[in-house]
Amino acid sequence: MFGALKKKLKKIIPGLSKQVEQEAEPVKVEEITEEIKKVEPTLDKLAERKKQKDELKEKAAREIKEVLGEPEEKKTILQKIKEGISKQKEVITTISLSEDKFNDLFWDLELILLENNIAVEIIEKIKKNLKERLVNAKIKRGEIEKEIKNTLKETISGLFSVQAEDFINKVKSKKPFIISFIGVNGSGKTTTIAKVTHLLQKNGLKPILAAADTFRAAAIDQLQIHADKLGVKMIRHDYGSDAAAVAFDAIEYAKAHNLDAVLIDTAGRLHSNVNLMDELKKINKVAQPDMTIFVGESITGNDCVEQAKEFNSKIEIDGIILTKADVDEKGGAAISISYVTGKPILFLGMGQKYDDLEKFDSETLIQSLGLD
Ligand SMILES: Nc1nc2c(ncn2[C@@H]2O[C@H](COP(=O)(O)OP(=O)(O)OP(=O)(O)O)[C@@H](O)[C@H]2O)c(=O)[nH]1
Ligand SMILES: [Mg+2]
Repeated sequence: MFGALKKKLKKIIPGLSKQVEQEAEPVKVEEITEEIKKVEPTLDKLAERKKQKDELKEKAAREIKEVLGEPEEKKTILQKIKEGISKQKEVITTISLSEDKFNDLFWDLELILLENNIAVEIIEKIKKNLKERLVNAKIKRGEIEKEIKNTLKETISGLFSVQAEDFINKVKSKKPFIISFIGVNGSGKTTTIAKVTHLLQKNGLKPILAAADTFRAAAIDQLQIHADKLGVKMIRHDYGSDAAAVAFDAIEYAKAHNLDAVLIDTAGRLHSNVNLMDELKKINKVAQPDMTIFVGESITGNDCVEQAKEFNSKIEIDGIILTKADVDEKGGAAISISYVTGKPILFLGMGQKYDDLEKFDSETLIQSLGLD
């Protein structure tokens, strides 16, 4: 993930920092002079004390010299303090950038973020935060790159304030734990259900599958193949039959057989399809899922984010699984989707094998942006 974005950021940030440095105006050093003025009385006192000490030292030195020879030249405390201050003077030479110049310079970064599918509201947030740090603010020369990287990191990190509870613990909290998987056509719902089944099994839990996609030809058989491979029970009705009834039967079966979880596979649909959205509402009304998971394709970027938002406005979702993250070089959806929907990303689909389901971790995501 982030191959493309990481490469672009790595290139643009040092360039941008250099430009900021060139364009920025040095801040007047009045304040710094004020600081020095403040410490001057202390320096005078030290100088006075030093004078007294020197006289004593000189006297002692004459005697010591006779015994030990010429002493090494050492810096006096006063010299050290003075040097310290002049160093400080260099370091705190600050610069400031006008808003117009900032807007000009930010444009290239903005384009990169847009090209990599980062949602507009997030780009605005990044811009606002960078502006606060760079425009009319005092910033140390030579620290601009660090400041830009830190601002990006902090802003992105702040996008993940909603954290998911541990998935397995959550599933264990109720029996049977009912999960419905929803999303647009081909987003990876059925494959993800197989992966989640495998994950639950690895954790000693027994799920049952509900083939509630009675709409698409071959959908039931596709899920059956996974169920057979994984050795789990699957409830199926005929194609064209009532999807909610399939979910209902699976839940009844799970209750009767003391199973741990019911995973409901639903047909892919566009949020704009009123009939199919109504059907989904019916499934959820009948099944009363403990968790509704939106399964979206990471590679579709902003479309995926918009879909999640639309689905969430019609049928409240509890979490998101982003599939095909293994082939997403941009990663903008992963950065944006939680913030835009207010729902946590639970897992990333990282391939077509049952084990290719990675627990989502925002820290790992931020690290892989290479902003260190
Ligand atoms: N590379 C990759 N491919 C995936 C991933 N998840 C699913 N796929 C592939 O995406 C395609 C569609 O997956 P399905 O699970 O059938 O998607 P669906 O949402 O159930 O599709 P519909 O039922 O038609 O709406 C299949 O070829 C999967 O193998 C993933 O994480 N990575
Ligand atoms: Mg499917």
